Amino acid sequence: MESYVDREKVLVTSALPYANGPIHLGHLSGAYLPADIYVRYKRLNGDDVLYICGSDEHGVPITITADKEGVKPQVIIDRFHEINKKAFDQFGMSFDIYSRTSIPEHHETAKEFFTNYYNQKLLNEKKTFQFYDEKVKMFLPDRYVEGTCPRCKFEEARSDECESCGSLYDPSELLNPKSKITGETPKLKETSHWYFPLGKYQERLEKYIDEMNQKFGWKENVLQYCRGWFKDGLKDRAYTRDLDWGVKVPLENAEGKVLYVWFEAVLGYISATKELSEKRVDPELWKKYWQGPDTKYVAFIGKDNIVFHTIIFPAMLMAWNDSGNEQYVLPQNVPANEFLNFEGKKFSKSRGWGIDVIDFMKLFPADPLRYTLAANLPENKDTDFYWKEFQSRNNSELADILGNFINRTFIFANKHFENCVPEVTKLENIDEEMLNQLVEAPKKIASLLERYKIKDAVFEMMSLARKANKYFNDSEPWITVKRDKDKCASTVFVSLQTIFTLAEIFYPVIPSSSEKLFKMLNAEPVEWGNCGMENLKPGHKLNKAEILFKKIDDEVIEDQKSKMGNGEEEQVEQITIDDFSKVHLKSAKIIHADRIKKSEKLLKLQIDLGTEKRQVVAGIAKSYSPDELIGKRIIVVANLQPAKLFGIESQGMILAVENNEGGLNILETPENIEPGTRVK
Ligand code: B3M
Ligand code: ZN
Repeated sequence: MESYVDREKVLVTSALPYANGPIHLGHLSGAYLPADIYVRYKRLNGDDVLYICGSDEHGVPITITADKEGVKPQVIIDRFHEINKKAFDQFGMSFDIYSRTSIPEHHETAKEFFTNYYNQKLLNEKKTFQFYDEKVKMFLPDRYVEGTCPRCKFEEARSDECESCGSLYDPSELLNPKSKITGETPKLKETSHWYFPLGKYQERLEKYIDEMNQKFGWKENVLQYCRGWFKDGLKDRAYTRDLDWGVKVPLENAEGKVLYVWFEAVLGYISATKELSEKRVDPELWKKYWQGPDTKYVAFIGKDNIVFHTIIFPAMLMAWNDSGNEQYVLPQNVPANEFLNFEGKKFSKSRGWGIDVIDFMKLFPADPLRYTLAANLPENKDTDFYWKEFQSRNNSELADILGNFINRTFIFANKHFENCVPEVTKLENIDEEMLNQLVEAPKKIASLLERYKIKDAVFEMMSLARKANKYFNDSEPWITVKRDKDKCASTVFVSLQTIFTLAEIFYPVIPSSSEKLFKMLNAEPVEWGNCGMENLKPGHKLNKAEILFKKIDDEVIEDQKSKMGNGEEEQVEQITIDDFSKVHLKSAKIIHADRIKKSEKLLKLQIDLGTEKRQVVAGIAKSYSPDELIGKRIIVVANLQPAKLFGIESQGMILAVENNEGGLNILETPENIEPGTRVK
């Protein structure tokens, strides 16, 4: 069978996240998971796919974080590049490369583009007035200044861009500006910058977007943003900044100036592909994609990045192409998503609201999260992540629908057909109908994925699993196994073919479960277009089945919810030294430890406090076995009112700190400290 669309050469990029903090679930839903699902599907479909991403390591977001911590930007980017790379890996992102914009190839590429425009005499050097903070004697670019948006009056607008209404404006238009470094009102001071004449490209950009939309159907949210900018009229954009972190402006007399991060970050996609070329020892590879007229380039992003990918980047590529050099492809589609919120509010690091990917991966496997996020992508409007929904998607859908069908089928094959695909002698209507679904569902899903309707595609995947359960129920193999073994064989045969199809169509969303499933089937994925055929031959031996989806207990979810805080800026009340001295902290030694029946968390400890012995109940059972605690020298709050836990009296509290794995480490004193010594 032919694949549903002609084989394509597809170049896919996901926005390069700033390496100034850990990525959270919202990032995944915006630009990463949808792209990964699309890419995994395209690869199965037999398309020639390259998937590129990496860290964005320049610009003010990085220097702000570095300033806050009092370290060099390099420290920040090295830290978060590694953290995010690992988080993406654990989440199952299938990038061909996760590069970074600090690599030399990137600096060269960015300078090459600037020089090309400069030589074409495209760039205008202009004297401008820029915010300057007298106190720290520096120009304040972009996000170092906050003020009120001149268009929508949003009060936390950046110096040249409003996150709320999406407007871009000249910094001199910002109302009530404040320096983020000192809080002072910055002065406008003269400086000079090169400008990219965006306005010159407006007509061509409008035509380009119109044409792409006609041919390939752009998302309405993306078109709306674009129309907004076109209506305002595109203006010249400063290509350079007064900053010392970034790609140096490749001109003499440009001391202290770097390229504006957005004019180089988008080129990061190209330089990352160059790095991949080197790695694969295939120098032409990057050109094959970026400069191949038959390349289909799709850029996945979140809505805050739309202007840069639909207007600025295409204009840059047009400008380069005008110089007559090798011709770059422009994005064929930019399926930008809206935002994912967390339990009804925006993700916010400072307010402790949300969860980072790296932390989530310590708690749960990737697939239930991938499925939950995919089923609820903010494709047309903002959506929310709720812990409860995560639990029910896992328990009631993955485990009870998909997992259950798989289990039941494997049990029957194992018990009654020697763990092999049965021979079939007759197929009834109900069987034929189910087999027909196996052909139809992948087609429908492919057509949705081709149009970036990923959420709908995920719904169709689970629908097939629902139908499969119904088919199994209606076929009543537990009855036919006794009365009509041939009919039972047909049911198990069809169910196993269904599992094959499910393993394949679910692969883009839950790849590691799907891989396990293929292993259970003792089979390999086939080309997408063939995954609804009868892929398992009668007599084919199956492997041992395993449980794919573990249920998540209420307790576990409640525990996460209790850690959420309230999403308000944490106000820590100051206390006096007298307040503190009310707390009697004392050193102690553990002399005995026991588990507490029916509690996974608590241990009962007997401790030596020097002058007395006490019993303390501590929530450390998940991190320590009773034996390893004996003899440890610890710190306790000695004057805490006694309380009962699980009916057991606790006469104090021991100090512990949460570690990176989410467990607890008790605080220990040196060996030579006598029990009962006051800790101050
Ligand atoms: N780093 C913005 C962001 O992380 C930016 C994207 C660059 S894509 C070339 O939202
Ligand atoms: Zn605004």
